[in-house]
Amino acid sequence: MEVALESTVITHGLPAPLNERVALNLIKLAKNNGCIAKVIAIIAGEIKIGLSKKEIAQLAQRNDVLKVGTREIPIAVAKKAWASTTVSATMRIANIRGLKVFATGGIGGVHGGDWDVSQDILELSQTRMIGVSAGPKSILDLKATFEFLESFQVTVVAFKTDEMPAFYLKKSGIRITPVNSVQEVVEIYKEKERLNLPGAVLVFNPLPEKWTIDNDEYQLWYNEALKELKNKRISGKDVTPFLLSKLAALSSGKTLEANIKLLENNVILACQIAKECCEQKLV
Ligand code: PSU
Ligand code: MN
Repeated sequence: MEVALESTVITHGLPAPLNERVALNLIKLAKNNGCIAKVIAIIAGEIKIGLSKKEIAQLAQRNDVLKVGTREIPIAVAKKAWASTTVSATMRIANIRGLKVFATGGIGGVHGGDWDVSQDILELSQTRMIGVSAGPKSILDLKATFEFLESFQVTVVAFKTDEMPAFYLKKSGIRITPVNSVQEVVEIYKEKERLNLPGAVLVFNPLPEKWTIDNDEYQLWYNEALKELKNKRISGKDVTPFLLSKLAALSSGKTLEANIKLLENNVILACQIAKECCEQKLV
């Protein structure tokens, strides 16, 4: 059983040298949960599904690694660049190889302020996989992201909760359809396939409460981070990495710790789902 892991979280979501340790640890965690984790990235122009330890170390340490979504895959390949793949690019590549399940931290979505909508949503609406994330990243406009997932017909459910998880936040206040088991997740996926609906089944997996960040505390850090984002006129692909690292600094590492915990939590659930896919003869 295999699960796909995206690599932008390694290069742009977590600071070095911690990023390398986290990546290797996630692979080990998948192994302990009966699965092979395949990290996807572009190594000097070559699309790779499953990186060696050495490649992970290089990817984590280099500072010339591009962040690519689906539309930039051909550019990175043609330029023989080093690139990490976001959720969208990871899904597109994993799907070509027949991988059924992927895990990430939080999906991209709709940012507040200037028009900025992640390619993740469009990919989720097109590519047939089961994805596990801790919800949309809390730096997004959560309501708009949830509505966009609906507009783009993404089949989204939450694991054992009826409140949409929001990355490391304790509360989102948004109601969502719960699922109660991995069996149910796979049955939903199979039904989607029977109906020939394209796209993913996206499972939002809540971070256990003891690791979540209090909303009020978060709001202060977030406002501060947003102010700096505007002052520095940061836009496009740099928004998410900037905000995540700023929040980690402002929270003295609390958000970073929560981010790592939710990644682990998602990899474990992705492995359980991958094994259930096998039980139900999906792979
Ligand atoms: N989850 C994390 N940290 C991250 C990401 C996910 O915990 O950095 C990455 C994923 O690769 C996701 C990307 O696809 O952030 C979204 O970036 P953008 O908002 O620019 O589309
Ligand atoms: Mn964006």
